[in-house]
Amino acid sequence: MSVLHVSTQPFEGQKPGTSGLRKKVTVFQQPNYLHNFVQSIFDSLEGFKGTTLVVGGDGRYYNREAVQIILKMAAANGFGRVLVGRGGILSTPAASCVIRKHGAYGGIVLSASHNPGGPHEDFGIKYNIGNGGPAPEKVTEAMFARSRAISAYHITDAADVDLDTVGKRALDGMTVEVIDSVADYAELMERLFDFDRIRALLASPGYRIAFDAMSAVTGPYARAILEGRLGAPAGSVMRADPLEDFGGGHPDPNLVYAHDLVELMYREGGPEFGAASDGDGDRNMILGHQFFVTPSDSLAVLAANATVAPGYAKGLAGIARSMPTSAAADRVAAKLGIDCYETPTGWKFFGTLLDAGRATLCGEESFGTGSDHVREKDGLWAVLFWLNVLAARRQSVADIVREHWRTYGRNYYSRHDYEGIDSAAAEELMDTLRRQTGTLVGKKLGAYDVASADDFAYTDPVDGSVTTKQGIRVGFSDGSRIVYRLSGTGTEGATLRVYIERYEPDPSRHDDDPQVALADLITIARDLAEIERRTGRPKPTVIT
Ligand code: VG1
Ligand code: CO
Repeated sequence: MSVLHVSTQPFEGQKPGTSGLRKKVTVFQQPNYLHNFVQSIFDSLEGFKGTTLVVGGDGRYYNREAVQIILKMAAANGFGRVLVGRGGILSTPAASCVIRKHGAYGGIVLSASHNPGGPHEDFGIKYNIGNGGPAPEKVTEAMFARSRAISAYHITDAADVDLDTVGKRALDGMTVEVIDSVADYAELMERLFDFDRIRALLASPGYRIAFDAMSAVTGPYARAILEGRLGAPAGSVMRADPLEDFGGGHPDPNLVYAHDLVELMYREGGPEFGAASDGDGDRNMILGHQFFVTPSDSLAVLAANATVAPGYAKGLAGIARSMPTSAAADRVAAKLGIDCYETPTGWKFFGTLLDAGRATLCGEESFGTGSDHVREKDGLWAVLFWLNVLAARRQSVADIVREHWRTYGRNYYSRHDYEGIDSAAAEELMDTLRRQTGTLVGKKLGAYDVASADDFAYTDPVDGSVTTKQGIRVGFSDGSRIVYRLSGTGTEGATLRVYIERYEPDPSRHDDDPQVALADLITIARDLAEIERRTGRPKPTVIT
């Protein structure tokens, strides 16, 4: 065995987006493409010789090949040990958990999350730092800069490592330790939540739950915890076996892509509680019987009820939400007398607040919720948190949410996505809006008075780093809001996201369909940005 120093040339566009580098599998399969990016990661890090790296992914097509390449490059670059999930599998939150628990230097997570998988679909890679969370922007920028100047990478010519049996093996002076993908994570969940109480709830007569793993990474975790440790009947976890192409589906837990689950939950006599998670297990969708919980509301409800869970019995230090997420959580924070932070989109912006002990719960409107237990959003964690709340309150999901609205008011909320539009047209649309922000305040749009308009910029309150151009916000005098931003996770063209929110304090008006309750604002949002004229799209691709 020997280390090879292979000369290479930079590839264009190895720039990490909202959550790592995501490209088509065929792009990653080009000779040296993955190698270049992995070497760019290692070249941007310091002092890792002899330390531990964690490696795992969501099991999508190309996961196994990528793991082998990364192991051989980690050995050649001087890591002392790599912890890798069996079969190369670790959900994103489990990877975060393993990095923290074993004091690793960092980790490489292979996933394109909710994007489809397969030979012609998407693959992704991202680096997480020692706190278990996504690398902050200054680190990802250093990696991108390195990728543009790279001239060689280092790799051992050793044979492939057996990834399918738990245990230690040697790889050219480095130790590869294949670990059970679920064990560390399940043990952490058991410490945070009242498993006895949840077990009792699940054992009550006629109580049924359904969890849709969408043929993605959460299946083994959900089976081990929900069916194994908590006693839910076998079959409660649907689509539980991870597939390289997610069964041809779109592993995105929303009302559109988890339609079988939704159909089951809306059927007469359907389960009391339903949930789904995404490709890499960090997102969650929560459903009650014939009831959908908006992710923004889910964060607010969990925050308001957090102390029922043993891991949060002491209360919350603060709440953080991404800017486009509704202000429902802000109302809970105000009532609890704790701070609420508004950050740019992407979990990497929560890390400093969690590390500093300023926030305990975090959430994003994009079906992401999490806490200081790891440094990623965590789908199954949210499901267990909900089950703990249900077990403590013994009310239906719908009753809990409706009661929440009566107490705090309802933030009607919806996101409209225009996927795969022309990139130049999308940039132009955003630039035009950006120019308008200076002149919008004081204008009337429909029945709404514009009270504020800006391009969101964020100064991290912990480390002072500044991030600009994070979305155009138009605020109205009654607190309603429209936000526009372009996705940073897609791999084809551009995706425009439009986020619409309106606060309704009156409980007699809490039962409307959000699309109806927000209809005027939706029209304003379309007209203001001239979406149809600029993109050719009369309506959104996905509404959540
Ligand atoms: C989307 C979501 C964002 C989330 C990100 C990664 O980003 O909007 O809230 O953090 O995906 O989630 P964007 O830039 O496409 O809007 V995941 O589950 O894809 O890792
Ligand atoms: Co994800």
